Amino acid sequence: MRIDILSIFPGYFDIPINEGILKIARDKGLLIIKTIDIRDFTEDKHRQVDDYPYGGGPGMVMKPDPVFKAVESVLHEHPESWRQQARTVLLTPRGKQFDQSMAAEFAGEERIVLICGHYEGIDERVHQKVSDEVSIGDYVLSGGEPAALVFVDAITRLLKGVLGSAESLAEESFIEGLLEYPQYTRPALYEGMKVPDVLLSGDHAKIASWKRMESIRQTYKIRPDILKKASLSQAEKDFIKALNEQKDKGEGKDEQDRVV
Ligand code: 6GU
Repeated sequence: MRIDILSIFPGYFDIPINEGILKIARDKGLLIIKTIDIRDFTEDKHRQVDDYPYGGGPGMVMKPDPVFKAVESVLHEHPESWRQQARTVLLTPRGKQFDQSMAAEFAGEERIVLICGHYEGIDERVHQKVSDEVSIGDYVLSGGEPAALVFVDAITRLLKGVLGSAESLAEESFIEGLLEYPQYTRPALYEGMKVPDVLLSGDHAKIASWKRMESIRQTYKIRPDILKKASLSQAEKDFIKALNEQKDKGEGKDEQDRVV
């Protein structure tokens, strides 16, 4: 996969692309990342990338021309077939919210061009020209750069060959709609806190069933909203019912916290 990141702060990415998962993927030749300075595509002596908004209003707006020229320049470096396939993604708080299934979809692409928005906004004509608009959540960042890193990390770990197969199972469970079960490593007893006996039992069937139930318990506690979408067996639904009953008895929580 090749990803071009267009930004007015290209140096922002220097360390993250040389550490951890991004470094592994690049070293294995599975990912090529290029950062492009949008300012290199200005034509005035001040290299200005922003301007006042038409009609007035607070703040500055990112000019369309340097962004378009930067996009065109990265797409022209490649054969026509690639050019047509490329997804051009504008990172903006008004985009579609990024999630695991979107990450999986983008992980299947050959070429992605990311545009990091800035200032109070970006000229509307840029919004019209891109193929996708993505937000990473309901909060406002000062620019698209941290969002671009989130996007690239989530996609890179899904590329075939980046992680071992055992590790890649982890996010499948998220797609299934459950959070991870609690994990432990040595020592078995740490500051008075014990690892659950079942994990030391060597009984693989029991362990598998414990993991599944604990995943459900975690999800019930922390993200009941995603639990609603999970596909669950009757035994698992009964388990949730029991959790609901415990909660009703124990804490007397509101009806709206109930999941099933
Ligand atoms: Cl992609 N950009 C900005 N500026 N803020 C955001 C965002 C993106 N996603 C959430 N907040």
